[in-house]
Amino acid sequence: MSTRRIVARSLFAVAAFTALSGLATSAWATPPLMVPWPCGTTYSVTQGHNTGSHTAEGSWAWDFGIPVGAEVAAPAAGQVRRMRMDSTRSGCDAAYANDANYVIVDFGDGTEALFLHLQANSSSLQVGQSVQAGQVVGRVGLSGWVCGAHLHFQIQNTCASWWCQSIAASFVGFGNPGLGTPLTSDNCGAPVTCDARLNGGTTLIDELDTACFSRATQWWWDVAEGYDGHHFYTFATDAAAADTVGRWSFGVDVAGDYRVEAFIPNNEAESQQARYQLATGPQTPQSRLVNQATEKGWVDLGVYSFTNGDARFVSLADNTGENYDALKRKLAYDAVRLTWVPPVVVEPEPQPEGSDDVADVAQDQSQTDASEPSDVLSPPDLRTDAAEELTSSDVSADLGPSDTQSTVDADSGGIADPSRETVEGACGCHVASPRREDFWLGLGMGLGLLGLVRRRLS
Ligand SMILES: [Ca+2]
Repeated sequence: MSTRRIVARSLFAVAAFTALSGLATSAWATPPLMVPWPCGTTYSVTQGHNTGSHTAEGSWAWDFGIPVGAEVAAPAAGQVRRMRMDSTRSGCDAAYANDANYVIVDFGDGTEALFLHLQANSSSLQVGQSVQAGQVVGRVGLSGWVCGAHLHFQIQNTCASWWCQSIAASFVGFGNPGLGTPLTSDNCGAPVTCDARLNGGTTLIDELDTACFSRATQWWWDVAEGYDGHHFYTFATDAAAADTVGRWSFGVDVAGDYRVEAFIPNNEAESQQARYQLATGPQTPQSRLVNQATEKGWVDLGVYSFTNGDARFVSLADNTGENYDALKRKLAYDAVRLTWVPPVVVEPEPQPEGSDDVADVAQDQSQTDASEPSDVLSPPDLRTDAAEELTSSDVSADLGPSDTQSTVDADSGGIADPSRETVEGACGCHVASPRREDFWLGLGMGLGLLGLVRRRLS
């Protein structure tokens, strides 16, 4: 083999390796790309690569025929690197090339997707915000160099500008579509689920949390101020029904009381009757009015009892009752914080020393009273019998001291008889409570003796 042939073969090998590397780089340069509009919608290619205006940096671009106002969606997960939403200039001339509104979704691997010719203020995204595949990034409009409504879409190498070198790319299931090819989007996206839960601690939901903070309608404006350096606002109205609504959503894993606070930024927060709605359970939400013009920072909305479950939320609607034309008051949306409020534990009163014994005695007494043998004599019966005995002169004359003891015993049953108290008090001693058996024994013996005496006398 000649030296020339070896060199030639080596050069071929290097070229082949380079080509393969280029293919490999191309194949892995971007994440798998879905069709860049919402699931189930069909649009067609109206301009392909390297034709018409698609030259130089834009040579690998597609134009898709999409009407003004229709949504477009991220083809893969990424982060907004750059965007413009303020242009209202457009025309069918290259002179308008720098007047297009756009959003760039950076995939983080040196490549990114460029959405061009969007409608002014049609995106709710922010630079730096993470987006998921299928997430709406804006609406098609007529901005920049356009001769009719369409989306200019290209995958490009990330650079310092918004207009970078486009690269070859393909869509999952569709490859690299040519002119006239219809594409029905299956970019349904993974369901974005909110993972904010109340768990017995503190839960904070900022308005840039796209999974947990949702916004209805397009009337939102950004302010680089507030909690974490950002908040939204819309304008308050006195309409009967709400139009623009922001909602902070969460679930509850640990039911109980939580303090709810809303952060009110210093600027662009003017509504004097912002009505926060609080869904603490499946029942009708409670509400709390806040004067955003005067209440600033973390504003306490109160303590609410939340039940376990999903779909709990704090929401704020634009129909505050403040007339838009006359007042034009701005209604701000920023972070919401919920903090667990532990239940109050009632400590038992400290007991004096020995009180346990007192309590025990009282309890024993109570039990004793309750278990007073009813088959012997109930206290009223005893009192009655004893009283009858005491008024029986023929018995009392014979009983002597034992009778006295019996009457005292009867007194312990609750009868009021001052004479016997006097007897007890006079002796200055404690009269032991005699047993009832002794009473009956004494009575029996007395009657027996009486009978014996009578028999002898007779
Ligand atoms: Ca914020």
